[in-house]
Amino acid sequence: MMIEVYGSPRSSAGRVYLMLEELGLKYKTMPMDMKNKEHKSPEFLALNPNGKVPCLKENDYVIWESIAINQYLAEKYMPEMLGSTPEEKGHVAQWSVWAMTELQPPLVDILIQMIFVTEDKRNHSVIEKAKEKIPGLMNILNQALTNKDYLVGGKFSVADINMASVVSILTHLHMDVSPYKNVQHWMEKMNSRPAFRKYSEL
Ligand SMILES: N[C@@H](CCC(=O)N[C@@H](CS)C(=O)NCC(=O)O)C(=O)O
Repeated sequence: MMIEVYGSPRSSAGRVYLMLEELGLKYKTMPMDMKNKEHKSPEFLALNPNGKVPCLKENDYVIWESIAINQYLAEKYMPEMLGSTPEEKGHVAQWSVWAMTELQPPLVDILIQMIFVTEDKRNHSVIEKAKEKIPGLMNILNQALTNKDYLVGGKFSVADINMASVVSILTHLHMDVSPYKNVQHWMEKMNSRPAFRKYSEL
């Protein structure tokens, strides 16, 4: 068995590496030379026609979309990470989708402006608009984590991995998480997991 993950750990592929570390699986990192558009090469487009990372290849099986990849890995190697009941499974999916489609976009907007755009070309109105959206979203997450160690069902699940991979963008941007005490406490708990520590060293 050979699992290959295309994309660097500091990209949307990050949550897949976190997942693989949690599962304790062996895998091969397949870094892409994005500057030279390796992700748009015919060889890579044959694997992922979107020309985006992450993309996971396990022997002859290919899957892309980070949330779907983590769902596949959990289903195959640790199904309890998807929740135990239909209700829990529903909420694991809910928070995973929310993390990627609601919380991630404004954070990525800021990340792009602050890290990839030079100061003279920086679009401050994009940053301001994105920043306005964040407190409302973080309050929703903070509320959901009241008196909870994990997002769903009192136990660690794929939702925690997918959410932590997005919340970590905030800390990466040096944004203050301390107004969201429950999120802060939960994130500290996540970061102390051996798999998260291993991931941070990748
Ligand atoms: N929804 C996708 C997003 C993937 C994505 O946007 N990846 C970025 C890197 S973080 C990428 O490959 N961008 C290259 C491009 O768009 O050309 C997922 O979560 O897997």
